[in-house]
Amino acid sequence: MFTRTSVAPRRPVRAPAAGVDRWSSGSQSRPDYNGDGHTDVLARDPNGDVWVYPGTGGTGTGTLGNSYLVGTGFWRDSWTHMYSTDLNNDGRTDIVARTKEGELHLFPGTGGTGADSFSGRYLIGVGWNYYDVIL
Ligand SMILES: [Ca+2]
Ligand SMILES: [Ca+2]
Repeated sequence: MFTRTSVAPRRPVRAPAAGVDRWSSGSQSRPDYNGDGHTDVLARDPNGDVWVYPGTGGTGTGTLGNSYLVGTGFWRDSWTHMYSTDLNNDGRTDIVARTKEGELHLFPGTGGTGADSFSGRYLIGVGWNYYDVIL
Protein backbone atom coordinates (compact mmCIF):
# COMPACT_ATOMS: atom_id res chain seq x y z
CA MET A 1 0.00 0.00 0.00
CA PHE A 2 1.28 3.45 -0.73
CA THR A 3 0.87 6.30 1.69
CA ARG A 4 1.60 9.96 1.45
CA THR A 5 4.60 9.51 3.70
CA SER A 6 6.14 6.45 2.08
CA VAL A 7 9.38 7.03 0.24
CA ALA A 8 11.50 4.47 -1.55
CA PRO A 9 14.62 4.69 -3.64
CA ARG A 10 14.30 4.55 -7.38
CA ARG A 11 13.96 0.98 -8.58
CA PRO A 12 15.45 -0.45 -11.74
CA VAL A 13 13.12 -0.76 -14.70
CA ARG A 14 11.76 -4.28 -15.00
CA ALA A 15 10.50 -6.18 -17.98
CA PRO A 16 6.72 -6.08 -18.47
CA ALA A 17 4.76 -8.76 -16.65
CA ALA A 18 4.11 -11.96 -18.58
CA GLY A 19 1.37 -11.38 -21.11
CA VAL A 20 1.59 -7.60 -20.78
CA ASP A 21 2.16 -5.67 -23.97
CA ARG A 22 4.38 -2.71 -23.23
CA TRP A 23 2.71 -0.60 -25.88
CA SER A 24 -0.96 -1.25 -25.22
CA SER A 25 -1.12 -1.76 -21.46
CA GLY A 26 -0.57 0.66 -18.65
CA SER A 27 -1.14 3.77 -20.68
CA GLN A 28 -2.79 6.83 -19.26
CA SER A 29 -5.84 6.28 -21.42
CA ARG A 30 -6.13 2.62 -20.44
CA PRO A 31 -4.88 2.21 -16.88
CA ASP A 32 -4.48 -1.42 -15.88
CA TYR A 33 -3.34 -1.39 -12.28
CA ASN A 34 -3.56 -5.14 -11.67
CA GLY A 35 -2.04 -6.14 -15.00
CA ASP A 36 -4.85 -8.46 -16.07
CA GLY A 37 -5.38 -6.74 -19.43
CA HIS A 38 -8.65 -5.05 -18.44
CA THR A 39 -8.83 -1.30 -17.94
CA ASP A 40 -9.43 -0.28 -14.30
CA VAL A 41 -10.76 2.82 -12.55
CA LEU A 42 -8.95 4.62 -9.74
CA ALA A 43 -11.07 6.60 -7.26
CA ARG A 44 -10.33 8.72 -4.19
CA ASP A 45 -12.94 9.09 -1.46
CA PRO A 46 -13.44 12.09 0.91
CA ASN A 47 -11.32 10.33 3.58
CA GLY A 48 -8.28 10.36 1.30
CA ASP A 49 -8.45 6.62 0.66
CA VAL A 50 -7.67 5.50 -2.87
CA TRP A 51 -9.44 2.53 -4.43
CA VAL A 52 -9.12 0.52 -7.59
CA TYR A 53 -12.22 -0.78 -9.30
CA PRO A 54 -10.88 -3.54 -11.53
CA GLY A 55 -12.28 -3.87 -14.99
CA THR A 56 -13.75 -7.28 -15.69
CA GLY A 57 -14.23 -7.16 -19.42
CA GLY A 58 -17.96 -7.44 -18.76
CA THR A 59 -20.71 -4.98 -19.48
CA GLY A 60 -23.33 -2.98 -17.60
CA THR A 61 -23.09 -3.28 -13.83
CA GLY A 62 -20.62 -6.11 -14.34
CA THR A 63 -18.08 -3.82 -16.02
CA LEU A 64 -16.21 -3.26 -12.76
CA GLY A 65 -15.38 -5.79 -10.06
CA ASN A 66 -15.20 -5.28 -6.31
CA SER A 67 -12.99 -2.37 -5.30
CA TYR A 68 -9.85 -2.78 -3.24
CA LEU A 69 -7.91 -0.24 -1.19
CA VAL A 70 -4.52 0.75 -2.59
CA GLY A 71 -3.61 3.88 -0.63
CA THR A 72 -4.47 6.12 2.28
CA GLY A 73 -3.71 9.70 3.32
CA PHE A 74 -4.44 11.36 -0.01
CA TRP A 75 -6.59 14.21 1.23
CA ARG A 76 -7.69 16.60 -1.49
CA ASP A 77 -6.22 19.62 0.26
CA SER A 78 -2.77 17.98 0.31
CA TRP A 79 -2.74 16.01 -2.96
CA THR A 80 -4.34 18.21 -5.57
CA HIS A 81 -3.93 16.00 -8.65
CA MET A 82 -3.50 12.32 -9.46
CA TYR A 83 -2.79 10.84 -12.90
CA SER A 84 -2.39 7.37 -14.33
CA THR A 85 0.49 6.64 -16.64
CA ASP A 86 3.38 4.29 -17.17
CA LEU A 87 6.06 6.86 -16.54
CA ASN A 88 8.89 4.44 -15.80
CA ASN A 89 8.09 2.39 -18.94
CA ASP A 90 7.97 -1.00 -17.24
CA GLY A 91 4.56 -1.94 -18.65
CA ARG A 92 2.75 -1.38 -15.36
CA THR A 93 0.43 1.54 -14.65
CA ASP A 94 1.87 4.07 -12.21
CA ILE A 95 0.34 7.01 -10.40
CA VAL A 96 1.78 10.50 -10.65
CA ALA A 97 0.51 12.73 -7.87
CA ARG A 98 1.06 16.41 -7.18
CA THR A 99 1.07 18.01 -3.77
CA LYS A 100 -0.37 21.46 -3.11
CA GLU A 101 3.24 22.67 -2.76
CA GLY A 102 3.92 21.58 -6.34
CA GLU A 103 5.93 18.43 -5.70
CA LEU A 104 5.39 15.72 -8.28
CA HIS A 105 5.73 12.15 -7.02
CA LEU A 106 5.75 8.84 -8.85
CA PHE A 107 4.13 5.78 -7.29
CA PRO A 108 5.38 2.88 -9.42
CA GLY A 109 2.75 0.27 -10.15
CA THR A 110 3.63 -3.34 -9.39
CA GLY A 111 0.83 -5.03 -11.29
CA GLY A 112 -0.31 -6.46 -7.97
CA THR A 113 -3.50 -5.82 -6.04
CA GLY A 114 -4.46 -4.33 -2.69
CA ALA A 115 -1.60 -3.21 -0.48
CA ASP A 116 0.91 -4.49 -3.05
CA SER A 117 -0.42 -2.40 -5.95
CA PHE A 118 2.28 0.27 -5.72
CA SER A 119 5.78 0.43 -4.40
CA GLY A 120 7.12 3.41 -2.47
CA ARG A 121 6.93 6.80 -4.07
CA TYR A 122 9.78 9.01 -5.10
CA LEU A 123 10.03 12.67 -5.96
CA ILE A 124 10.24 13.40 -9.69
CA GLY A 125 9.83 17.18 -9.76
CA VAL A 126 9.19 20.42 -7.90
CA GLY A 127 7.45 23.65 -8.89
CA TRP A 128 4.62 21.89 -10.69
CA ASN A 129 1.97 24.00 -8.95
CA TYR A 130 2.73 26.58 -11.64
CA TYR A 131 0.66 24.47 -14.06
CA ASP A 132 -3.11 24.05 -13.97
CA VAL A 133 -3.19 21.17 -16.46
CA ILE A 134 -0.85 18.18 -16.45
CA LEU A 135 -1.58 15.27 -18.78
CA1 LIG B 1 -6.96 -4.42 -14.81
CA1 LIG C 1 5.17 1.75 -14.69
